[in-house]
Amino acid sequence: MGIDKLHRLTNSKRSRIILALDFNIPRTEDILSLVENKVVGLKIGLPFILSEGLSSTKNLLEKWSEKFYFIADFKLADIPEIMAEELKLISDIGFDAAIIHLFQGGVSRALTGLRLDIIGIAMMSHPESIRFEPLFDDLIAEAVFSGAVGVVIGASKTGYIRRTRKIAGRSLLIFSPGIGVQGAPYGSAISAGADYEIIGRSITLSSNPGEEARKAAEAGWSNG
Ligand code: BMP
Repeated sequence: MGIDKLHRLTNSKRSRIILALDFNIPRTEDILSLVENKVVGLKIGLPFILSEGLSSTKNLLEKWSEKFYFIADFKLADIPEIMAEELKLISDIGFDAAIIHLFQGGVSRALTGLRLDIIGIAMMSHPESIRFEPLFDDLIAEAVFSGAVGVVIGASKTGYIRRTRKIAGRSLLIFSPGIGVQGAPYGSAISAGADYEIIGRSITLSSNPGEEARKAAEAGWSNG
């Protein structure tokens, strides 16, 4: 499965940084060449695919598949039969993993026979994401029960990163966005117990993306 690829890239690049590609990205391939040695994964969001198109996204995945762990971030939430079809199509495009919601339940039924890693959303980074709070332990239980490889927990919510380690041990990887532009410093989520930091605009919109990725990777690695 793709998770071995993620571990291999993590060790060889000595980095725990996933780059988020969303929008306004000038010269994507130039940026990828600059950050290639310091970024282990690419998280591709809907704005990217809707503006770049499916076929150029597919080409990007094909060309860079050895270099990065590819995560589709469409934040899916549907009945299991539809979700299963969505995930199969995502897998066919060439993604290694997909981010989905957990609150709708039935996730394990959507994953039967699937060759794609699943990352569930347990706590978002923005301050208004308060409705996750009362559900948090249940969402972690759903992630474990369904066989997800990991969960998304915002870097601004370090208490929930620690709580996940307490209730799920190391059975889930923790992917943490909200670093840089959204306010959390590089390395801070990993210090709190996260496995990967997801960073977008601080790198993609920087005048020196390579240097920014290097700083983020070093902060994450030395805090890990
Ligand atoms: P940026 O570093 O530019 O703020 O990007 C963060 C990325 O992480 C975006 O792709 C966003 O969709 C995603 N994200 C987030 O910021 N908070 C969450 O709770 C969940 C996310 O997927």
